[in-house]
Amino acid sequence: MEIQSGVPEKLFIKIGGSFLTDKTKADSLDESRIHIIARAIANALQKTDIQLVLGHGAGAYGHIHAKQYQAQSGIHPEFGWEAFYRIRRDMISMNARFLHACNEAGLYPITVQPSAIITALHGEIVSIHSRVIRKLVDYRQIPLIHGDIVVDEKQGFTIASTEDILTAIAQTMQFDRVIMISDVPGVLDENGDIIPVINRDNFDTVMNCLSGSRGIDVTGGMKGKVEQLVSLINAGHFSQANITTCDPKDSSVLSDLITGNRKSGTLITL
Ligand code: IP8
Repeated sequence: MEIQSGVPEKLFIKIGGSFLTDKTKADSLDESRIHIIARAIANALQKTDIQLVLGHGAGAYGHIHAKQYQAQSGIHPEFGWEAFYRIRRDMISMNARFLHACNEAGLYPITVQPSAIITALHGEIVSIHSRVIRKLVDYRQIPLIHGDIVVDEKQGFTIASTEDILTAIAQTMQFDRVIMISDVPGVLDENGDIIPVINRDNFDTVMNCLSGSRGIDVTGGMKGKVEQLVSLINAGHFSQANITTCDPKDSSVLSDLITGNRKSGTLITL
């Protein structure tokens, strides 16, 4: 297959671990939720020329062990490298089930295993071999990354969230839009109402009313995600991000959001 020319829209879509799993229960992946998202994406790809990088969070498969082993801080005095083995094993299992469910719904993403292309230093990603991701995108394939445990040059290993990996990829590849699919319908204020837009006018107010995650989450929950997205938008890596959910029975809203024909959830912009 030849690399196609033209200027399609470049999208990064993350399916949050909170949407896919119950973060308080081990091994709690809900395949039906992968089916609905995969159908929404497949549908959108049929209608519009989009180049896509897909990511999924770790949910119950990463966060429970990451917390138990304090894996963000690296080699543990008692558990040593056990965290690396266990979290990798669980992410392999989650990702294999994720791929299988995508395939059942007609979508064929290609996993690019983050721990094989990333190194960190003191808990921050310092290198990523993202060429393989860019090439797959050029070929209109769908590279799939996920939150992972990665080698750290000072502390042995650390945790890289999907947003951390997006941040690293975005240094080498420009996106137009980012869509984050969560278990909640958007960024919610203290009354549980969706905040329709976050921009520089209300950023500080919004940050004051946000907290972390409902389940176990070592990478910052909703507040951390909004902060990372805002700083990526401010740095010019993409112009807008949506945080939304997907109706488990109806993929049409998400599909229309992906094609750019509908609003949904919270829009983060400059
Ligand atoms: O679910 C966390 O990734 P995230 C990665 O994208 C692990 O925050 C292994 C806990």
